[in-house]
Amino acid sequence: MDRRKFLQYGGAAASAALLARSARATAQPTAPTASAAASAPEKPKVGPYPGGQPAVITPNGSTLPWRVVDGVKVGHLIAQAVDHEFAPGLRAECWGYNGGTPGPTIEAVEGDRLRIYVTNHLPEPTTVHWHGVILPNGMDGVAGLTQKPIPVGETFMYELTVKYPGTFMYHPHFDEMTQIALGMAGMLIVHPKKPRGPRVDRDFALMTHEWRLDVGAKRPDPSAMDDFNVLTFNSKAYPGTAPLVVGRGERVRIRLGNLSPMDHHPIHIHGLNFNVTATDGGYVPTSAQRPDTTVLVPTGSTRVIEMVPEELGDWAMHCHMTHHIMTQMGHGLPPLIGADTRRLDERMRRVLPGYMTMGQNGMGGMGEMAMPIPENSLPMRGAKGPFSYIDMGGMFTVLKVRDNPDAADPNAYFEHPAGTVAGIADTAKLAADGIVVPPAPVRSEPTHQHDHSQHRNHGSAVPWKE
Ligand SMILES: [Cu+2]
Repeated sequence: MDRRKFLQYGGAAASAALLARSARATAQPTAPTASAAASAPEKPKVGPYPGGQPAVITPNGSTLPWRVVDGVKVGHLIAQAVDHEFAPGLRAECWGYNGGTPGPTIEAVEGDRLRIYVTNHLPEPTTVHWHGVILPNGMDGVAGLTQKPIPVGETFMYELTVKYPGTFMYHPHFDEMTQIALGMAGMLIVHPKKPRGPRVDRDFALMTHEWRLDVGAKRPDPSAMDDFNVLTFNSKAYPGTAPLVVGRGERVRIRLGNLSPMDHHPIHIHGLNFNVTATDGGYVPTSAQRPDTTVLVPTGSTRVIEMVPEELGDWAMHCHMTHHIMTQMGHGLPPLIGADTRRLDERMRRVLPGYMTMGQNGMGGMGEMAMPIPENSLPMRGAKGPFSYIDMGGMFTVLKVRDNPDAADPNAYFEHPAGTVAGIADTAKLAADGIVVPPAPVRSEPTHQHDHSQHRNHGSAVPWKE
């Protein structure tokens, strides 16, 4: 377990929010003393925000610390290049705030006066736009239109009152294409003075994003327009994404934001249904909420969903665009399903001993193979799971529903009660139920045997570096 996960989910969760804050932004004192009570294990949980609302958890991220000066919440964002790890084995130089991408989650209460200093340590000017916030025009952060861009090395001051509660975002409005593509984005959450609807037990913030990061490249390519190959929650690709650990019967809120350059993300959660309770425009009236299991989060918007999980387990949460649960190597391959590549393989072996084309029977399990892969790259997808390899990567995480979430090990998998896992059908039972299994189709080619030692390549013409 890495330090941040431990801080966020470990037994010492009581002070997690406080410590996670200081972990990233040591330059500033941490503020809301009440956040120590945010995740006290005993029920009823009472959070630091009005009505006992809990503090927002930003998996794999942090929260902006405040210093309160004469009743004004003062914060400091530093726009800068960051050495970012998407998942173990894949890093790049991205741009972000206060050492990370996404930037720290900004958390305030309806009616708060905020003063946010923005220091520009990027190699070009920038601004910060407070997406969705209703504020004086000159604080809106649009370079050229409402302010001068913040020059390199300068610090600008934004001051605004957050008049309305909601789930908002922040991002640059100067060279938007480049700066947002490189990771400059964050959430701005304003808690209501009087909570609407039932109080939630847990509150998470997840920003979806998409990147083009070519194998071997040092930085993502901000000019990419359609072929993104690293898809992320809070700038992490699975298995780099921290799981969301929640309690059975708890009310859980997840605030989804999307500042992807080009795509909308239909986010799907297994094993439960939820209501969309708010957008970046405000609350959805109860009468207009509808149950769903997938919510489309268009780029440039937020969607807040609330749910009460009733089944224990490890539930997949992912973008339902199947290319968004793949990573670098899942893209741009020739279609090979059903192809007879025996002659090709023979010829290839003359120059590349051991060569064997892969993918003729589908691509399942390929991420798992112990093939040599290029330095600083991710296998096409996934990670080792408790039953077999999990064929999903990218914008994928796990919602872990537990009876005692505060004491649960976030890295442990669910222990299924006996007889509740799908498995091979019993012959006697098949017969008793009158199921007749037709003979398997005759294949023109031997079934892919997953002989790892033979694989030098998997269908692409690019030989792997060894
Ligand atoms: Cu997606």
